[in-house]
Amino acid sequence: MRHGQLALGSVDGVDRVAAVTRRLASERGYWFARGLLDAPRLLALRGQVLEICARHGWLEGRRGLANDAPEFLQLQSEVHRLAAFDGLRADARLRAVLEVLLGGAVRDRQGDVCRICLPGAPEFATPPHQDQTYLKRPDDVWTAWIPLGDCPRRQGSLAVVPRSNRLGLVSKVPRGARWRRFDFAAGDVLFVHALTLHRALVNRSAEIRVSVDCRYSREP
Ligand SMILES: O=C(O)CCC(=O)C(=O)O
Repeated sequence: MRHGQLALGSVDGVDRVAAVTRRLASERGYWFARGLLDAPRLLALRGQVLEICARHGWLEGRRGLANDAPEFLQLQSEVHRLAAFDGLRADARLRAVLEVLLGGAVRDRQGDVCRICLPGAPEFATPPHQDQTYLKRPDDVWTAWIPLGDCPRRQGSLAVVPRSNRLGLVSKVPRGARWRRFDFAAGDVLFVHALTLHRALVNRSAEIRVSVDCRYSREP
């Protein structure tokens, strides 16, 4: 093999792809991985989440669940007991990407949340923020944002400001910030660094957006 040539399929080639991925992700503050996860598994989990919500009557007569509402906490507690949710956050493909982003072995369960966003309720769309404002951690944390089904922009997918992770903590969205928006197909995952500004778009579709955000740090 000539010097500098990528040996596809070799350990050398894999290492170089990992190094480039890590560098680009840490520059941009996000990494969008298309088709990383199995769509049928995600859809099955979506069904379970919606079943919990329907059983409690949370899908009727309200516009959304506030993050500090007892119903929201109840949703977290029931979703965290689902084997399918455990399986998802431990997924080997997810962890493989996180090992690249974090540069080593990965620790999961660093603050995982399941969210439902009902159509036409802009007041419940997550406003711009950096997770580090709340996490206040000295180590790197990456979130895997995973819609449980197709989630085009009009269904309220997550948007990020590329390279905002380079700004440190900010008190407001910088003037002229350009938001990068994504149309997710089931199986796509957006990895977001804790310093990256992100927000949810308004759900302007007729569908309920169901998503999970799972956080990971490096194993000490
Ligand atoms: O899904 C959302 O609406 C917000 C997610 C979020 O802010 C996060 O994952 O940190």
